[in-house]
Amino acid sequence: MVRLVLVLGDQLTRDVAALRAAEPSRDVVVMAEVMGEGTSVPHHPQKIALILAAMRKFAAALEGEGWRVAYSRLDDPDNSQTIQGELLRRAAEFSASEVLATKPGEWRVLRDLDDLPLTVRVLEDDRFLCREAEFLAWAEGRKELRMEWFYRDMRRKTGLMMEGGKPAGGKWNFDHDNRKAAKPDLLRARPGDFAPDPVVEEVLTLVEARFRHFGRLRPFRWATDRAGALAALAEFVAERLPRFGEEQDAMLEGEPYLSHALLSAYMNLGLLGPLEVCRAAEAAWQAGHVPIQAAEGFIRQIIGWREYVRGIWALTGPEYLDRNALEHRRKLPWFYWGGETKMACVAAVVGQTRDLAYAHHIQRLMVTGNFALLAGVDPGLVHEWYLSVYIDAYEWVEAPNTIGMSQFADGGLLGSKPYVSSGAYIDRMSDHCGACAYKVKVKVGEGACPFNLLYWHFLIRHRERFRLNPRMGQMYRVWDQMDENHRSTVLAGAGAVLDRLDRGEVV
Ligand code: FAD
Ligand code: DLZ
Ligand code: SF4
Repeated sequence: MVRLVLVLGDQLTRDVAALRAAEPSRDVVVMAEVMGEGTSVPHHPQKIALILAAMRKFAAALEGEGWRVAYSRLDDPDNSQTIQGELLRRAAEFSASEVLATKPGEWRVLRDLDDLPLTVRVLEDDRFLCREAEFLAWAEGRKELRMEWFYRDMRRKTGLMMEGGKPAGGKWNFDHDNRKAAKPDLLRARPGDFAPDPVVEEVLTLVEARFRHFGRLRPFRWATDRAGALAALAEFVAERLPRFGEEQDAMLEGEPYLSHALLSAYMNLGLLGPLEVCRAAEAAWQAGHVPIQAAEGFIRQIIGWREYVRGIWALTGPEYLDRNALEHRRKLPWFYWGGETKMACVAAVVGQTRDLAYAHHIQRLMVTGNFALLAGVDPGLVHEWYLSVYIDAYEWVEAPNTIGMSQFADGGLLGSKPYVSSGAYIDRMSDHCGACAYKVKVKVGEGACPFNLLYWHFLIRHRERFRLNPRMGQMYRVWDQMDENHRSTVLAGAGAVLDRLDRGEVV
């Protein structure tokens, strides 16, 4: 009996569980380009193009290996435009009643598979270093799920940068030497572009015709197959990894990449595996090409943060998406979707996101994420934005980062304190403030930076929740020592900014 083997657009590796469990002589691989996925949120056009081009190339590679692939193109007239519809169509075509699938990275897609009138075997997605059950066992009975402890276990488990059972260099974490402020001599990196080949060109034309979402499609610079992703990895390790740590949190106008990897999209699609990426960094450090703090800091992002957020996603389940611990209800300001803003830092990050479908972690966390949290935006809307606009965004990784880390909507499951800051942090880490219409040194009144005003508004409106937080008590003491008149002017100024947002006026 023929079985259908579902391979989703972000499961593009020969090692994915459903393909490993399948038999090429008997089973049919089902891959489907569908509007249902392309419009589940308004995905950035470059993200859609990357997925479709990579799917087409992966399907061709499977066929080359002798697999039978039933591939639905987006413009195929018989395409039902949903994953379920295509599975049902292929089930009828091949007289199949059983589907082998790998667990999707979005709860919505899993629910859709469960609802099918076919026998669907969903296998765990084991492209991660930490299995779901392993994370659940790690989390069981812990009062706090802190990433740092999880990370150490992952170092021990993988042996990455370990020497005789101890962390290389005698420390688990070298961040003390990392995360320098913005300086004029930061690396102005221009990672190599992957010029569109005919497969990519065809997809770009298709995406141009079918999708009218926020974001520029061209120029399209991404690799769309494993060979390209490996080249991108090699280039990063040779050119940018050496300065990764020290430049990790810096932001420069017109310099989107600095020393960042630009590898998340490839890992999340399946074109690169997390362990091979970390081994490449480790080898560069062993060969003396990369300082220890850069290699450790980079590896921590992958075997630490990446694996940890995936564990949180699996542990918490679909209800996590509705969390709103701080009861924030504001609409997402229009400037997130390209409308005008006078805030130079926000304009830079949103503009770069529109053009490249990419922003690095601190831009996501401390500019757009910080502003949404300070302004009290509904975390569900913030989640939808992040899931839409970034080239690497899939729910399993995006939701814990947005709902948990960035918006504190899980009430502190993922982080012990909210990531909020006034303009001073952005000023230290970037060069945006100099050319801004607002003045970062002005705390109240004419020209005051909105981050300065909203920072206090946030702390005061959530005082009951955070006043006893040991990492935040100091800020409340600062506030209490301020002059009474000054405090009311700050809160009135913040209220005026929020009113402008609510009226849809330019902020
Ligand atoms: P680098 O800065 O060079 O880091 C190296 C690698 O570490 C990345 O490729 C990534 O795989 C991993 N990594 C680093 N930080 C994290 C993290 N917090 N969580 C998971 N992996 C991490 N990352 C995604 O892959 N998809 C998302 O949808 C996503 N959404 C985010 C939303 C918010 C609000 C925030 C604050 C962060 C989000 N991140 C997400 C994490 C991080 O911003 C990106 O992984 C990173 O910017 C990708 O660019 P890079 O490859 O150049 O990363
Ligand atoms: C994100 C996405 C898009 C835009 N398009 C497709 C598609 O046409 N076909 C497909 O199989 N997958 C697509 N995806 C990825 C799925 O939405 C993804 O598998 C889920 O979001 C789970 O991570
Ligand atoms: Fe951003 Fe404020 Fe600096 Fe302007 S002054 S760039 S709004 S932090």
